[in-house]
Order: sequence, then C-alpha cells, then structure tokens
Amino acid sequence: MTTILPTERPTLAETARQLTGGGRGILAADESIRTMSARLAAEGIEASETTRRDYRELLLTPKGLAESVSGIILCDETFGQRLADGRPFPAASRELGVLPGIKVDTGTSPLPGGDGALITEGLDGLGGRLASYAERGAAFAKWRAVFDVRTITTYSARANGHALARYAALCQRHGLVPVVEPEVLADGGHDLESSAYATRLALGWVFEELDQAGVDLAGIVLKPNFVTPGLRAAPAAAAEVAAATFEVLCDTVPAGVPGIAFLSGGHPTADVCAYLTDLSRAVTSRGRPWQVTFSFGRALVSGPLRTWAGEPSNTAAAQERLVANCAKAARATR
Ligand code: 5MM
Repeated sequence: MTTILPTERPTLAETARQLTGGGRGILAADESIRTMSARLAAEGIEASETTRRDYRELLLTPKGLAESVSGIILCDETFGQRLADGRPFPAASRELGVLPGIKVDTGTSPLPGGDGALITEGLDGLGGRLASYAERGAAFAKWRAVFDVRTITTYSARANGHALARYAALCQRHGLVPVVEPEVLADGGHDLESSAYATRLALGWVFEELDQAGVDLAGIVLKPNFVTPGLRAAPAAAAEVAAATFEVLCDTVPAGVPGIAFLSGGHPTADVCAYLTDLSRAVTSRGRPWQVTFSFGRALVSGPLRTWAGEPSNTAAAQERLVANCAKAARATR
C-alpha cells in the first residue's frame, strides 16, 4: 500500500468535497452486528462473522463500483476484517477508489428526561478510537442521531446536536471528516409537515451546537433525511418532497457546508432517486452552494442482499444489481 506522507494528505475540505461531488455518493454498509445479523436472518442466511464478512466483500468489490461510489461506511467488525485475498477492508477500499469510513457511535439509549426520545452514545474513549481508525486508513467517520416526530423536543434536538458536535470536533482533530447524521425516522403514519417540523428543529440545533464547538463546516458532510410523510401514510410526489426538503435546508444549513448526502430511510430505491433528482435540480437552479448526493443504505443493498441469499453462485448477479442501484442514485445527482 502507498504510504501517505502528512504533507500529501488531503485536507478535510478536499475529502468532504471528494465524498459528495463528481456525481458520486456514499454506500452505507455500516449496520451494527445486531442489525446485520437480523437482515441476514430475514433472508434465510445464517448470521455469523463469516457471512457478514462475505456479504460486505460482495458490496465492496463489484467492478465499476467506484464510478458511482466515492466512499463506503463500515462498522468496526468489517473495518478489522480482510477480503478473501488477505487485504484489510480499509486498504482494499482505497485501492478500489472508494474512501473507507467508519461508524463510531455505539447506538442509542433513552434520553433521561426526554419523554421517550433517544440519545446516541459513544463519546467515552472516542478520541482513542478515532486515532486508531485514522492510523488504520479511515478517511471519514459517521455518527447517527435518531429522532421520532412523536417525541422530538428542543431538549432532545439540542442534546443530540451537542453529542454530534463533540464527535465532529474530535473527528476533525484526528484528521477525519465527520459525517453528521441527524435522522428523523420515516417510520409511522405522520404527514409531511410533521417531518418538516422535526427536521427543521433537529438541523437547527445541530448547526447551533457545531458552531459552539468550533467545528469547521468546510470539513464536514451532512447526512439528513428527506422531508417525507411517514412510510405508513399516503406518499407525496417527488416534487413535493424535494420542495419541502429544499425549504428546510435553506432555512437551516449554512452555505459553508460543502456537501449533503441523504439517507434513504426505508423508502424504495426509485422514490429516493426521484427525490434526489428533483432536489439536485432545485439546488442548482436556485444557486445553493451545496453538493447534494446520496449516502443510502437499504435503498442500495436490500435488493442485492435478496439476490445473493448467501449463495456464492449468486454473487455476480447481486453485484450487478448493486452497481445498477448505485449508478441510478449517482445519475440522480447529475
Ligand atoms: C446501514 O445502517 C446504518 C447503521 O444502522 P445501525 O447502527 O442501527 O445498525 C445507518 O446509520 C444507516 O447508515 C443510515 O440510517 C442510512 O441508511 P438508510 O437505510 O436509511 O439509507
């Protein structure tokens, strides 16, 4: 592997632009061991360290992936694993032209006094873990705060914004671009206005706290949800979702943020690609400075996982499906 000398290392701003620009986006493959095991089991695949590794190798190695994917988010287990040819995942990822990232939060727990709201954990010992990931080749990190439209309050938005800001400041100190992910869940039957309200509240406090923590906005990537009705409500047209999302972004996201990479939130691939197409058009035509792209998980990988079904003979077909999904999402940004 080529050694990167400190003076040759890209700046945080360069990495943030590389992750979100050039018509490429981020593949979120960082499900925790528990979530990944449940997803494998749901497809009838025995969940083990080996099957989780095999599946992540399938995701990272398709020919042509780097044409539409700039970065891949891994969890700690995958970050420490090796491909079948012996290369560690982070090194192989760089060689394939895809920047490796690492999920560093440790999940959520009930926020004390938060009336059912959640707080994301993982700040204890984070500096040491970031130093180790950076040393082992990570280019960026990810931390996800989770909000429900029924329980979000100023207090929960502020508490999670504060944790995201501490994480982001620490990442930048260790030379890693922080992906800042405040997710308003799409689960439920709520309307679009409730999603807009919750997203505005969450993003407003996130940027207030990032400012207080002295985070350099040029060296972050924002990973928000699209503003949509809940998955159990009647869907809205892509134009309506894009307009509502654009309005919330304009009111809350400073111009200094280089890139916004959306999560898919359980929406179908075709829907999130349509949202991204319309939103990209609005951002360009209305002269906003951000690069907008995807950081989808389920919208990219659910189909390929089903196709693979744990059978090595299905790997090529599953990879073809993944590349097609990523290419579709990438086209939506152009
Ligand atoms: C891939 O899933 C990520 C981690 O989930 P858990 O820690 O809960 O297992 C998750 O953060 C993901 O990166 C984002 O939610 C985006 O994924 P979707 O599927 O919403 O695009």
